[in-house]
Amino acid sequence: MKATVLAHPNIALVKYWGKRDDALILPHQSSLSLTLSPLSVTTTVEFGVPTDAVELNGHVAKGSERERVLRLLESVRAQAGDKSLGPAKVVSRGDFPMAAGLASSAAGFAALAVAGRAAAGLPRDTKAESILARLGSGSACRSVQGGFCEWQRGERPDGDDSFAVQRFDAAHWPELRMVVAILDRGEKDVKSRDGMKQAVETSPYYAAWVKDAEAEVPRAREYIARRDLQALGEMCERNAWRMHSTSLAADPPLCYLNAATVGLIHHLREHRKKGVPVWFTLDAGPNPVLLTDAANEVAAEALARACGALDVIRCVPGGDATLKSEHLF
Ligand code: 2P0
Repeated sequence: MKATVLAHPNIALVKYWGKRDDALILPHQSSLSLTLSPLSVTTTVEFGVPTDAVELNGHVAKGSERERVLRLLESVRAQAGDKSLGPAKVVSRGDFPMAAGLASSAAGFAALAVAGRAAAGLPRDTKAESILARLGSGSACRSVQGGFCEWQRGERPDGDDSFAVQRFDAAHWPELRMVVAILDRGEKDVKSRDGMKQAVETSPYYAAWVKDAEAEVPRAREYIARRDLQALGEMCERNAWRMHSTSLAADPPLCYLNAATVGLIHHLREHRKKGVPVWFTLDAGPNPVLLTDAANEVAAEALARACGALDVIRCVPGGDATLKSEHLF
């Protein structure tokens, strides 16, 4: 009745941006991401306790945060076909700064889904775990497995075909590096969930975004298969720019970049002209993530620091969400 799981966050190389179903978290388009090590979230779930209790990073979760966790566990009960599992206690801890702009929710809900099923006595099943994680947060469905994962948008209204599959494991491309440049530690004004909704509802470019992103996924897969850093890097930038262009065209406009973000991007282009293989991607916040290889990660970190990075986190391809024998309580 008790299980603990460690999961890593992921960074999308082809972004997920917009839902066709808000309740089931079904996307308009497929996306593809890389799981990031050494960053991780560890979560312990125990059923059969006296009352529901949720503790996230040392604080008692309240309101919608608590509801999202408990709702996911309700789905675990349904999957287990056993309403007698009783109330649940959840304790979750991340080992990276939440302000990094890396969705800690992705690792958190992936760990919760895998731990929840295990605590309910269900066997490991990456499809069921990915669907469950998706109900907590879309990008979480891509953190159940390591390496390069593709979230297939699916067609079904019940979402049973909308989950992530691993295309390549972490060992496929061990020299790949992602360098997170923390330029701003502040909370963003518009959360991803609200931002993507605004883009879907008001951006005149939204339909073009969907068509283009869907077409990039098989290309990204091909570049990863042949470990082509330049082709993947160029695609990553293109896809990030298109996500942000769609959002800039929303009404009211969404601008996640700040002056330091733009400064770093210009600097990075200069570096590339001088032969340093480094590209960027950017989620719904001001902190770019630089894509490079092991031979150039020190140069990428120096570039980020020269552009005012307050902190830099160097990441490598990460592994699957895994069960741990040591519990958090
Ligand atoms: C992604 N992002 O593919 C994209 C790129 C941000 C920009 O997934 O509403 O926390 O919980 O499904 O997954 C962040 O949004 O949103 C995200 P919900 P989520 O990684």
